[in-house]
Amino acid sequence: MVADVKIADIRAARHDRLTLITIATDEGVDGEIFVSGPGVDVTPQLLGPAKDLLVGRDPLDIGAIWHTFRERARMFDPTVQGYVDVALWDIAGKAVGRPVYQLLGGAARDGVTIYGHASGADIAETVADAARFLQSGYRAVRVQAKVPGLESTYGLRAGTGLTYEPAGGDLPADEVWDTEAYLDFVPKLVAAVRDELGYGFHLLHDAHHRLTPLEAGRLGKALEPYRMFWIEDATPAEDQAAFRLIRQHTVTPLAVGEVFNTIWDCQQLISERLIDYIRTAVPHAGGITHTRRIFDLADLYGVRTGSHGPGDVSPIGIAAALHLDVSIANFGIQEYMSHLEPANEVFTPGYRYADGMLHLSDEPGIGVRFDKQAAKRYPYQRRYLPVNRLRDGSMHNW
Ligand code: GCO
Ligand code: MG
Repeated sequence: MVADVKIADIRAARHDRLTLITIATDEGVDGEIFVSGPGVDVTPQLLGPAKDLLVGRDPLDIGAIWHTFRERARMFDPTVQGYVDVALWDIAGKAVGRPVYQLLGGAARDGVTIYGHASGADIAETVADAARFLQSGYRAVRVQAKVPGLESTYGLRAGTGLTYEPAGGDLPADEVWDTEAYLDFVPKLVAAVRDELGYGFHLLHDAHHRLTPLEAGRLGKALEPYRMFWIEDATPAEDQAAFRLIRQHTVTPLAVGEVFNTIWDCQQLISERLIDYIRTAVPHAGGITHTRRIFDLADLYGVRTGSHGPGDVSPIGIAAALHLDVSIANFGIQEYMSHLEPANEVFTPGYRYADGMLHLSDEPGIGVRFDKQAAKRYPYQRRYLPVNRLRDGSMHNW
């Protein structure tokens, strides 16, 4: 079965707001991954040079292919490398009839503990929403709420399900941001959640890159009595040295990394122990091959993992993260925003929720089935994330 397989083609097809990439082999075993990201179209980049680099190669040569792409990184969207890598692991698992985590060393835990996204228009609504997650067995919940005086705030869910979707219009919408109002409000929100729901679960919050290091220090200090699991993206992630300042002011744990593409983006954060959780996402950070290197580096410094898992990472990308989560030593937690309908009509995810955890099936490869016929009912739709402006119209990180 494994002998002499060659990559025959690489194809891209757009569905809803995602692009499906298929790496086809001459033995009929295909690898699949979805390119996520509102408004992102990698088709031209992929079908040109990527095809040249892949066709005719042994798909199980995953490490060498990763390096071939790395050497030519300037030609590609950096995430293309990650998508190709996940599709190759999918092929590798299918070729030997094993789920990918078994090729990564096997299961190191029973399942993958996830955190859900609670939100609300005010404190009472958010507390009730968090309670709903706890009632359905979640052991970890992120809380975001509308900041009083602002029309909208990052992280608010519309509708009644357990999923929310931050991308909206077909062009980025303007949102108004006010740091002082936010800093005044969040400690009250967190205090109310602990007062009402207690300390028997992990509590998380995402500041979404909006604070300065000193503001982040202030927030971290204010939240210390409530024993947060983490504050995420306290300051813009690219400035690694800024985290030294935050660390000087608070012992609230810090998480960062959902916007990183490589191990070098997190090198200083990890090696100086400036963070507690690294949030790189498998499809965005060089695939399983490269993300595993990041997580191994983190392990050396006592940093645990907390992979990004929003609705704009497809079920294939989430499953790829789960294979890694279940097999590594320093797993911390996995984000799980779940997916908006009609995702369940199009994907059979190959993982199931039980008891606050996701459990992988033993399907070969990544284990997600994708129904191409069903997907045809959902043509591509452009959707962009918003941008932030301060009250005087200045642009600010969203
Ligand atoms: C998270 C993220 C997301 C992103 C989204 C952007 O913590 O899950 O911050 O909500 O904003 O993935 O596309
Ligand atoms: Mg985030």
